[in-house]
Amino acid sequence: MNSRILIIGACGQIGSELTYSLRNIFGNKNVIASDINHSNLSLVNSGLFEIVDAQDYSSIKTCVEKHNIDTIYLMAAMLSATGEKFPEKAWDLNMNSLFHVLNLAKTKCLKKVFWPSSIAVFGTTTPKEYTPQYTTMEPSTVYGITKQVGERWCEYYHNKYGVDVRSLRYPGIISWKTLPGGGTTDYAVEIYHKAITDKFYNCFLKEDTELPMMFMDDAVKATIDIMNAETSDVKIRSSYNLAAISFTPKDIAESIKKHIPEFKVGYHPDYRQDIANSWPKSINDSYARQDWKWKHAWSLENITIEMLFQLNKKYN
Ligand code: AKB
Repeated sequence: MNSRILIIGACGQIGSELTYSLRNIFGNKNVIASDINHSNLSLVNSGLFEIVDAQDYSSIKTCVEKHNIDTIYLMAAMLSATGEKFPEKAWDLNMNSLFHVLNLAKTKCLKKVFWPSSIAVFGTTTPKEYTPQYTTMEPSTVYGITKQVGERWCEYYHNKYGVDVRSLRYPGIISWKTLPGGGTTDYAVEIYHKAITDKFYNCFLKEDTELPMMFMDDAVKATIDIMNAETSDVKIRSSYNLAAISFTPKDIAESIKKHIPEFKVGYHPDYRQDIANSWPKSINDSYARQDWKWKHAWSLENITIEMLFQLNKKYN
């Protein structure tokens, strides 16, 4: 039998592209997109859509019952930079939504749950290079705290109640269809837009700030791969380290300049620099590569070519 899927937070950067991919695989009628508002009209108009408030248990339950949902992808979250401006709201949204979905899954009405974690679970005391799966984790952002605590709860619900919850620690995600919002890695998307529209980008991180990054196609593939993996192959039930490439703002600017020689970047670090400084530079994701055969495909050069091609079509 086909899965009946609900994506909560489907209008966001990852949620929207995940929705399109899941619809291609499982068929439009089996994939229900939902969000708190209609903020992404192309997504809202492209298939079944429901208003669901991720902080309201009955709103989620009603939608699950109405559409016979057996799988939830919980993509609603407040990210690192916005979370520092609204710490309590970040805590409430990120934790309440997770508890609601885990509690619903505990009643056995769901077969599987996907919940994204992040490299933000790591902190300044974590080894920065090739950060291992199991290591010191002292996140310094509210977002990172919610993700680390969330991971503990995912593992707890799996061990205690048999909830089949699967999770990935996403790095920064680069995409052209939907803009990210409120993250520290957002610069790596904005820079491509500004390269096309202004030939100038004012970067909020220093030029040598190296962070783990990934193209959206790889992120969506990893998400669908872990959800399709055999239950016995998903051995980590907190969240898997996941990696593709690592680069600095200077690296990405240079890769753009190969295609737009007049492109210039100014560097004016703000409060997001401290957040970036607390995160790893690169990630060891060997458990994901071993357990469910994860493999990334996109290099920085290929990402730049694709981003500039797609955004040129959009703006010109
Ligand atoms: C953020 O920058 O907050 C996110 C993340 C790395 O989880 N993109």
